[in-house]
Amino acid sequence: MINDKKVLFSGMQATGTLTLGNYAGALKNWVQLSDQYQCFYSVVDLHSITIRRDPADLRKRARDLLALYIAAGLDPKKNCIYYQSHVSAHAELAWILNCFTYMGELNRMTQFKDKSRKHQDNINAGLFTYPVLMAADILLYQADVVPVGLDQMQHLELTRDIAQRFNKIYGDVFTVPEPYVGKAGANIKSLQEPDKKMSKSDENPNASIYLTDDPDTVMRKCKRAVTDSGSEILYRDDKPGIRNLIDIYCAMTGKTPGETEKEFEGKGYGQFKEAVGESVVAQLRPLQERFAQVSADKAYLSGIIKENGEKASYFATKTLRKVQQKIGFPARP
Ligand code: ATP
Ligand code: LTN
Repeated sequence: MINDKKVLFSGMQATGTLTLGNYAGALKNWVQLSDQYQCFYSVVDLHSITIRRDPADLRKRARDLLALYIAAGLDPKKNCIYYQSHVSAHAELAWILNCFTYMGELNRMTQFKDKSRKHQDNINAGLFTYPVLMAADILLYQADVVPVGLDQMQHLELTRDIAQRFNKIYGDVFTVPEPYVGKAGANIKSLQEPDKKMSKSDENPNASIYLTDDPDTVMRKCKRAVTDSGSEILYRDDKPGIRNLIDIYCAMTGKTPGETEKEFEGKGYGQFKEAVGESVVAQLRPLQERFAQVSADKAYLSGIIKENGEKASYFATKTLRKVQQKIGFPARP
């Protein structure tokens, strides 16, 4: 608890341009939860270097992502919005937790398997221990709740296992976090292959709607989205294309799949796709406008980065010192 509020932690990688999946599955929920909790939202740039990055590009994307958090509606005076690389406790706790995590556990992580298939020329140890760094992120702030999309559930389960394992040996050091998966948008799929998740690293630009897409591009991508045989708007497993578009529509409008089926009863795919596109455009337009404003104010952003980096360090270091003391590292005179 901080100031009588439960603690929330989440983060995103500064890789690629964020997609509607990232927005609907994570960022949108963050904004909704931000009044209720004491929140830490990190730009997890340490996580980004498991894949080779151009330094200037990484720096720019990290800054854009931080500005996007603010543009999406997170107030940086109330929420701690910061760069992971500015708080060295993340890397230090990750090392310690590496010694409490088994190879067998990490071998089972599906994200590791997917990413090593994609980057066969660079299957580095960081990619393998990535979930341990994620556990360190969460446990450092004694987070009670972690909002993520469904694809991150396995990492969160591992975080809970590591925390419980550590607590069993050393007493109640870590809060064991609960996942928070939003009702709508937790699992947005690719517009071209609706059995795969929408991902910012997809090579086919028509598969994902990017948060930077202009209205014409959004409409075009929605119209071209792969749909199923038949013509009815039904939320069914055997209609993955339409089901995905219903998920997007619900995430944008707050409606339920049942309400959407009723709304489009007797109407065709064309009309529905048009409505989906419009619902996305209506969400993205104000976001893009605010993003342009926030990004332009360099002095404001620098102030936020400094202030919040120090705040995050304060809380993180508190946990790290406790862990070091429990483990038996010598006290600092
Ligand atoms: P990459 O393609 O680089 O692996 P990604 O698009 O999968 O990236 P992440 O940075 O791994 O995105 O995820 C950021 C957040 O967005 C996480 O909380 C994740 O659960 C959520 N998220 C990612 N993709 C989706 C999706 N398709 N639907 C819902 N939530 C998603
Ligand atoms: N692994 C996550 C990003 C991430 C994260 C975290 C999410 C890193 N640390 C801590 C929640 C809490 C991803 O790839 N989406």
